[in-house]
Amino acid sequence: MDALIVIDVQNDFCPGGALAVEGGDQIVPGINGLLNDAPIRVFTQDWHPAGHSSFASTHAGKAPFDMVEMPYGPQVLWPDHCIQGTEGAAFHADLRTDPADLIIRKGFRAGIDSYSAFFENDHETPTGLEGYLRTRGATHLTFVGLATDYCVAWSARDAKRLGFDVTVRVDLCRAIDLDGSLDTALADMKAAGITVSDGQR
Ligand code: VGL
Ligand code: ZN
Repeated sequence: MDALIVIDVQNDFCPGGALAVEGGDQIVPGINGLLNDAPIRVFTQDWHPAGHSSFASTHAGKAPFDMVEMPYGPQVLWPDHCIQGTEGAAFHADLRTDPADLIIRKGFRAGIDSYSAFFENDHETPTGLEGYLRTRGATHLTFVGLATDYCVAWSARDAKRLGFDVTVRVDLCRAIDLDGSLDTALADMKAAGITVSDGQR
């Protein structure tokens, strides 16, 4: 591994949060342990303005987990979550964030969501992470965090498409699993040539 990329381990994705992922907090000790071995450590933070277009509350007559068509394609509508500066957007209190070399924020443009750490959901607007990793000489990226089937999978697939070697440690991820989205994400990652590892051997 050259770089460990810790995706969105924030309060709103942990039990008690606005978009809680079952067991989201259980991965924190394991991620803390991996930080020691990683030469490059990047954390991401989902970081939305209030009234973000991915929030169901922004769309009259819509409920969380409904779908809408956005100019850049289909979009799931979520409960309000990870609003900039709120406690929900903060990292889980037990996550060791001091070792982070870089914290990259995404989803800060009101009109477009950004699951991936590399590109917003139009698959075109870059976050800048690719340039950071290339200039630091990273070739092999390991992904952990939340959620397996959204921000982790989209980040891993973009990384692979960009030519990085990619491992996803699924034992250190947890999923939202909307309508089979976890199985679909795992199959898509494997088909793309991503190493999906449970951390054994
Ligand atoms: C995420 C849904 C909305 C994630 C972020 O981190 O997987 N999912 N925003
Ligand atoms: Zn979000």
